[in-house]
Amino acid sequence: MGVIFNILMRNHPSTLAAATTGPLQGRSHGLLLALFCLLVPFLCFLFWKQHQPPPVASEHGAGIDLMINYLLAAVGGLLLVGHAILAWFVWRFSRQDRVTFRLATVRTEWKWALVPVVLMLLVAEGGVLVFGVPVWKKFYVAKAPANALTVEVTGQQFVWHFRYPGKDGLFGRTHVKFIDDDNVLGLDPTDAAGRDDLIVNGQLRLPVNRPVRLRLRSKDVLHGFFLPSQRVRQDIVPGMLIEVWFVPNQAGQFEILCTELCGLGHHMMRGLLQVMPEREFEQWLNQNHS
Ligand SMILES: [Cu+2]
Repeated sequence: MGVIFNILMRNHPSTLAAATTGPLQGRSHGLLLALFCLLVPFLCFLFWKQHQPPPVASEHGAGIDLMINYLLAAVGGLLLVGHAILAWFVWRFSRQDRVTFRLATVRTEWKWALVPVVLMLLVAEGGVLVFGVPVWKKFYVAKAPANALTVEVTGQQFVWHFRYPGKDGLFGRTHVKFIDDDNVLGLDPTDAAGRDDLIVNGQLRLPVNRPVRLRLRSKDVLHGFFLPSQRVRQDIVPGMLIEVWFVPNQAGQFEILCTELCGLGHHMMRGLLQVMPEREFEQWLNQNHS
């Protein structure tokens, strides 16, 4: 590879131009280019500062933030070190008025290829094992506790429907043939279990500090259910019933978003998550159950 590079660069216009450029001009160009190299990580840092997620409001959320921050610090550090080395090389060798090239030995090339690979593996996989796996286990592998509240979430272009089971704790059967303007989820009118189901559009009310199991389904296309404050995000696939669970640990009002480009009105597919004290939640539920 070094040989090919050497042959290519020998007749490259930039090489010929560099050979005829004065040392002073070369030095100022080199300094400018080196400063530009340092500007890149600085702009990345500014972008990161301006795009912080909302404060965490769920139990497992801190673990997700730790993983993301570790990855950002690791790749940000590598970006900074890489660009600093590049800037130093550009500045240091811009003082030469001739382009020189030295072929590396095969052994050196192997060394410089393997060391970064091993280092990157340690940084990336080590971080995933130490920070990522415990959160993954807690959020995806572990089952929701028995006292979890179950709510069904249905994505539809471009609204969210939330269904709570009635006092019997059972969701009524649904079928596509029953869907109409008054029966948006297609509840089977012959199923007694569905008579006390409560359906709310656009607003998800949850009790604070109690585990919540969400059953996610779609009525039409792919949607992405996203609760930024809870650090919960799950794609919804038509024909599949997907479950996620988490524990909201802060009362308040938060945003619900769709993160899948699901059609022209995708940007309008938003909702409101209200996390409230348990007693207030039970009161609301009792008042609204039919
Ligand atoms: Cu959507």
